[in-house]
Amino acid sequence: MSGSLSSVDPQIADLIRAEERRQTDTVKLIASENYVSKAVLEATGTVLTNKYSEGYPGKRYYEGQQVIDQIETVAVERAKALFGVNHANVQPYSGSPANLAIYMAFLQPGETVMGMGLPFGGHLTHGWSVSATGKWFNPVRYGVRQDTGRVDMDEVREIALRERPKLIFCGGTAIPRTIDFPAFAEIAREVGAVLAADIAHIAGLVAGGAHPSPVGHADVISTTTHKTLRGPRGAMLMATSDEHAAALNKAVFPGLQGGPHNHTTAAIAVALKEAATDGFKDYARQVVMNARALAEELLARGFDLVSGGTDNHLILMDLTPKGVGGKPAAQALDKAGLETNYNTVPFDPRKPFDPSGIRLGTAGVTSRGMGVAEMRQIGAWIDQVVTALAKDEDEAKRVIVRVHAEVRELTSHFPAPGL
Ligand code: DSN
Repeated sequence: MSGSLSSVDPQIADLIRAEERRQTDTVKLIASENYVSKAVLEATGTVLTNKYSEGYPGKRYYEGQQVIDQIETVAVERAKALFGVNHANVQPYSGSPANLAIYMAFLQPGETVMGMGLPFGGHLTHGWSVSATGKWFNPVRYGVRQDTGRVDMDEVREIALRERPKLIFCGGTAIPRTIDFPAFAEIAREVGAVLAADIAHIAGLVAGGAHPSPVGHADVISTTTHKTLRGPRGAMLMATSDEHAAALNKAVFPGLQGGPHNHTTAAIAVALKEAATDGFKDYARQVVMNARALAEELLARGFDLVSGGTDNHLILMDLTPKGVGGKPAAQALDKAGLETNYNTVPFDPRKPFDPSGIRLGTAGVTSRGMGVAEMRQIGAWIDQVVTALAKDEDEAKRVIVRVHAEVRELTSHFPAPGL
């Protein structure tokens, strides 16, 4: 019981080291990923994992909470201060359980939820058919306009007035444009719905002042903590006012979850402290500047970007005009050291497991200190790999080998935080 990981389980230790090397040598362009700091990583791997603490600070179902209560209280207070909310719950295990808690707090099974359809950039838990939220509730959906690739708020209002949802979600996983929280709030008020803003992707941008905040507009805010916010894998629920605090808390525990993951809570607290610094504001701004630079480079190289560009950290590309599917493109880019994910695009005629697009994000590369010049280089590499792939297999193999070597050279100059 006292040996180090490498002596107790060299197999897993080696695999972790291999993943460290892979992350070091790769250009991380997955829009939902990031690198946590050494401090966040350190907090995650602590004895806090040994402790059960069902309940909330001051009201637990296990003894021995002298320290855990303090940690959770610090995390909650930091979340409240950073986002300017009255209530925060830092216990949800991740984004999906956080969103489920919103249903539990406000809806009965069978009642109507309105969210952005998954192929348009929404999330599974916003009422998509294969998710429990689409099976156990009555989902209605909005999307984006085919000509603009953007949400049409008139259409959202029309659907809301017709369907009278009790809960409306705004936000999602593949939205390259600013979310109009005031407009969503007005519609929610008009139909008497609770407005939930899922800011999982943009929480770090909101905290850093690089995206408008839903605070004061949405009744409830859910977010993961590990995307642009650069914390550990976890989630939070927040509310502008105290009105919904009790319902949200009850929904998380005992409604859906047991003991919170205290090592994660501590790491969230550390990440929130980091996100409150001026350095993080610079980071958030740079993430957006980098995404714009990458988008410009890709547009100049003839790529078709959904909505024609980006306002945030995320780019969604339709590869149809390039004659390549999203999946083979993502696989070829991965072999070249450029890590992305294949993604459906709005009105995609192809299947979700073999869609037309890829999704890119700049949170990870910005955490490594890369800037506009590196984005231009990355755009050029993406073009070279995709163009070669469209041409022929041997050409693609040659380009992948060359680009991979160049990627390793570039990444060696930009150490990844925490690694
Ligand atoms: N899987 C996350 C993403 O990649 O956006 C959403 O849950």
